[in-house]
Amino acid sequence: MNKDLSIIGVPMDLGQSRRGVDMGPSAIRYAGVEETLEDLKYNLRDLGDVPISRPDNKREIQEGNLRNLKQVADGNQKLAEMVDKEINNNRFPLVLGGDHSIAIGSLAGISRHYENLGVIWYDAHGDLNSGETSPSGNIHGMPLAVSLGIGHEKLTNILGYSPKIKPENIVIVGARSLDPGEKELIQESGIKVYSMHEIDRMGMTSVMTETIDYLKERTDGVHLSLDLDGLDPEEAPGVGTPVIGGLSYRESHLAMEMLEESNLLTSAEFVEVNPILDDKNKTATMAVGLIGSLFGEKLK
Ligand code: 6HN
Ligand code: MN
Ligand code: MN
Ligand code: MN
Repeated sequence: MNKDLSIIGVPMDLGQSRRGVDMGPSAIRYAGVEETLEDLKYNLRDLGDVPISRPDNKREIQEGNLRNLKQVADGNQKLAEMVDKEINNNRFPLVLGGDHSIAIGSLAGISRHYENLGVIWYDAHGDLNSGETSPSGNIHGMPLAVSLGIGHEKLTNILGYSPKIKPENIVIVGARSLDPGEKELIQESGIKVYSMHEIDRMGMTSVMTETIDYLKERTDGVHLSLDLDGLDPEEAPGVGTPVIGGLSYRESHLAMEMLEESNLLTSAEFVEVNPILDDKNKTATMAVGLIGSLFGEKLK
């Protein structure tokens, strides 16, 4: 793993309807992310937070069933530029959210540096909706579709190119809540999905072995997009869209260790930590634990 690491916070809460997830980056910093990475001898730079504007009217759904479209697009544009710059400087971007709509900007900034970027989407959800299929109008349920070039042009065309990724380079891990339009898109596009069903049957070791082998063969860089709601809400309660029956901390910790051993990752983001909904910063602490495992913390 690249030892030069840049942390970018994105206090974005406009991609969904519950307040508090904008405090995610502070909660993760407070839980000790920098100390953890410095102990692991990373050359760390914390670039602070991307400035996010406030909505005109929090409740209003604007253009084409897309809540806060303009502010979400603007924030992601800024994030994309920052991420792009860090990769140009040969630094590994570690993005801290914020709601999952920020994956739009991360992927826009990252993917232009790769012919075949792979993506591991660790999440209870597919985030494959568009304005047409979304039940909520929340853009945090759309970033993966946007990165495939599906959705509003203000989102798909950030940094002036689209699509950012190819469906066959995506692996979703932990899915257990997919909307009808998302299921259709998965079926027709060839996105690989390990739902909770497969994880229960195969075990996390086989799921990650297959994921790593699959991406190693076909990609020239891999981004991890980890939504804390992929974990079970009993263990990670501080998320806006919890779904029961999720991944355990142990399974997730193992997944991170296997990724570290694979040496495949070139960027990562941890999103959807909402300290207002949390229990004593448990979810942010869990995020820091997973970041530690991902970057090589060993238990012995
Ligand atoms: N996330 N599928 C639901 C929607 O509103 O589109 C939930 C999305 C959740 C998004 O957790 O990042
Ligand atoms: Mn998500
Ligand atoms: Mn690309
Ligand atoms: Mn989710």
